[in-house]
Amino acid sequence: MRPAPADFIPHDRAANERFAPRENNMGQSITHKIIAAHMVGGSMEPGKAVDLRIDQTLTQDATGTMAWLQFEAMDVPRVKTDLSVSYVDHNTLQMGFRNPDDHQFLRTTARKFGAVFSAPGTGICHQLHLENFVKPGVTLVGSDSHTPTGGGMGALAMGAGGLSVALAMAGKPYTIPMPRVVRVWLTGRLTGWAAAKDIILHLLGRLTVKGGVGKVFEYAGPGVAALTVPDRATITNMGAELGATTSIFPSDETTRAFLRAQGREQDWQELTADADAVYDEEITINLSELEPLAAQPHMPDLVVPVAQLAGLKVNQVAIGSCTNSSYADLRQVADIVAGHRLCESTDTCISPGSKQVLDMLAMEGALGDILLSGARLLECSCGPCIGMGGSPVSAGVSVRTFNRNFEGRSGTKDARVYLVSPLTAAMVALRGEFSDPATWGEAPVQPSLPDDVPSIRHLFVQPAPEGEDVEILRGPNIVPLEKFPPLPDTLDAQVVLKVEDNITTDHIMPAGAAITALRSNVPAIAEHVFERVDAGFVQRARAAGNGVIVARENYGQGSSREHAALAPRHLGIRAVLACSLARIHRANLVNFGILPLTFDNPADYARIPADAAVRIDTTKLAAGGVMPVSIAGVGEVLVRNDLSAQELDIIRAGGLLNYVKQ
Ligand code: MIC
Ligand code: SF4
Repeated sequence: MRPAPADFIPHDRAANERFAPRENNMGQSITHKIIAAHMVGGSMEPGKAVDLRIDQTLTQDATGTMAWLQFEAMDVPRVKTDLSVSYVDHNTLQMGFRNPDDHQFLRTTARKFGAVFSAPGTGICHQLHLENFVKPGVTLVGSDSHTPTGGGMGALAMGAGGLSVALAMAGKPYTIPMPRVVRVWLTGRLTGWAAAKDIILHLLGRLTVKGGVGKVFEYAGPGVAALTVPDRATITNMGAELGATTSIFPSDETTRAFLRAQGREQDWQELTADADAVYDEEITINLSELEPLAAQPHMPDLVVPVAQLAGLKVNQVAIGSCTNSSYADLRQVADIVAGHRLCESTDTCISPGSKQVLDMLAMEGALGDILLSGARLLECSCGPCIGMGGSPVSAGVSVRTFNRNFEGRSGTKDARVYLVSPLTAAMVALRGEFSDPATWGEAPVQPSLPDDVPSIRHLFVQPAPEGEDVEILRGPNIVPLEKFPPLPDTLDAQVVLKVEDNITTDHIMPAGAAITALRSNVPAIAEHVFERVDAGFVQRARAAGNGVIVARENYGQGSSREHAALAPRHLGIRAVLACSLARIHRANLVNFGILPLTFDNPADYARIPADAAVRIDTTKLAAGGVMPVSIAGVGEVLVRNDLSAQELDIIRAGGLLNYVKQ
């Protein structure tokens, strides 16, 4: 018999945060309300550092082993958040001892330190957190860049490096640059084959992958009500691809109905912006005008109408990921393919976002419809999204409902990945090629969530009672943390790599089954840094002793993986000199003692030779200041930093862990 949801004892939950009436005459956005209610230091002036009390955290296995090692090193006996959940969803392939060693370590650290544990196969962290834990008005920090999925529920949910999350679990505030708030005003309603995914693809096409840096996208307007919570979560999830700090929807009757169906209506509260709320920017989207869209290889912002791709043959279709693996997403796919045979030459796979989704599809017979159409069923996990199995054929075209299509991320270097909605993916799977949506006929009706959905909450493993002795089990894949030295007064270093715009963390620290299994072993994973960009990087970095990376705009966009800072630091990288940096990666550089510097004059980028010797007099570094650095053969170049005094101290100490220990 299925255990009743009541058997699940939630972790110490604080009562819902209630939002105090505003004290001045200025109306507040939802973002400002949540920040004001959680602010414990800093300033709410855009761009200034603001320190936030964090209610909930999530970690996933690929970033989590490091985060929990770091938490352990902080000597804090139990997590101090209202709720911390440790998910295993990325490295679920168990080819050899590495991933299972990590899972065992995570199970025992969760039990010891007071976190809920979600075992491999239960589901994808963001989908599970949406269904079971996140609630309107809370602050959530997760060691995964798609943590903003929780914004679909009206939470202020942000991605961060593992060390920042470990600190939040230790009860310390999480600091962000106070974002500018953009109101995205939705009018009209989706029609025909247009889906929630097309809203965020439309925005990406308009604003690009760096259009959201330093901003929160807050959705409002008459178009919001008709979007379900999973629709909203698709949009906030992929707001990460805009480079946004996060995205957020109001909490309304739709939110309440979702929570009621999940058996946790008590977690609901209404949360909307004041009618006279002031925003930094405004964008309007008329949903009635949207059509099915696709992001083309190899960036999520290279968006075109699906109709323009008609005739393009497709080798693989992958449906799932934290962006589009909800019950409604997959139920619609089932409705489209039911009774048909999918194209035989197209390999189609489906990964449900959670066991709840899988269970519902099975109970309704929709799973049978999917399987008997010829699709493959994968585990409830990230899977093909980071090349954890399910790679496409050589030079293949892969159509995915995912959020990232960076070159090589699928595990096949020359594959061409397109990002689409589940509706479009199902039609592509049927026909084996892109076609014009005008030929697709009547679109399926979006199913609503039943009033009462089956709970899987009994599957979450509860922590041991406080004070109980729990042994942490670590197999040989768990390598102890490295201690880095402080920043020297004079940093003599060499440029070891010069790269262009929009370098992703997948370029820096590739994912995939073989490499991601090394996340708990920094010396081993460091051998793969930049391997898909420049095979000589590791050798040059080692030879240089101290290294500098030079880049153009938006360096480090994409994932939150701190290994994209930690592994280069292991190889001796001490500074990144770029035209601009992505938010989470910049924070990760600071956490591991790497100087994030920007050109005062971006034109200087062109003047730096790719192997120049660099001298930085670090005694001249002042928080938020401009200073000259000497570049051999060029002379002095002015560089800027946007570091707070505390961040500068962290870098001087050799990183956040050293700083905290001090
Ligand atoms: C991703 O989608 O790139 C990942 C894999 O989920 C990463 C986290 C990681 O690298 O472990 C992310 O988005 O932060
Ligand atoms: Fe997992 Fe992909 Fe989502 Fe990252 S983007 S959390 S790899 S499903």
